[in-house]
Amino acid sequence: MLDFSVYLITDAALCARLGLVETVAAALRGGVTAVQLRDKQATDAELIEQGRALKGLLTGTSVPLIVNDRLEVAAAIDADGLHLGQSDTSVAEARDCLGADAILGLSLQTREQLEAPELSLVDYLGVGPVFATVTKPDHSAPLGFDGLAAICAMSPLPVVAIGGLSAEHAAPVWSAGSVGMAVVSAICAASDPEQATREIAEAFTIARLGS
Ligand code: TZP
Ligand code: MG
Repeated sequence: MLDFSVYLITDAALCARLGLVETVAAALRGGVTAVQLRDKQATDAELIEQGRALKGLLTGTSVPLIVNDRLEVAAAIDADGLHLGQSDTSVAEARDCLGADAILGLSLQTREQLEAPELSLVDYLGVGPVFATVTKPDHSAPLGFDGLAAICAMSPLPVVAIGGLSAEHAAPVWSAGSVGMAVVSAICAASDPEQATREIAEAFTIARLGS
């Protein structure tokens, strides 16, 4: 059973203090449930090296390693999955290449995008940004929790909320109908990424139990 409740998306610059692998190791100790390797600037070769290091850390745990955007990198490191944006490689090509067992995620910003036929090939949706965030400067208009809830209500797939989120948002994210929250800076830029992860995990568990 996939668990996206605490979904860490890495950012090399924000992870620079501890380093990528140590930041993810800290998140693992804190209870992260899924990890996405995301680096728009890195070459495929650099990403493969980083991905192999993260795979070494996550293999044998229940935490999947998902690669952002780069199908070749996901295939080269035998990642657990790939996360695609609306203008990335087609979902059909990714499914063909990575096989039926791969976890495929798709970013989505509007209800209209829920009508795309390729959604049948996807396992989960990343929906946002909920709030404006400096981590992704080119993001679309923030959805807020109402916009998120409107998409969740119509989605045939599990929705992971993203964008400007931290532990304090666990309850409204869950109430909106999301299965989890994807965060970059709330963990990568935290002074204590392990504790920051734990706080998100605990807040999400409380939100789930309280409903
Ligand atoms: N997609 C939509 S917002 C975002 C991505 C990758 C960045 C989220 O970063 P943060 O620091 O959790 O706001
Ligand atoms: Mg992308």
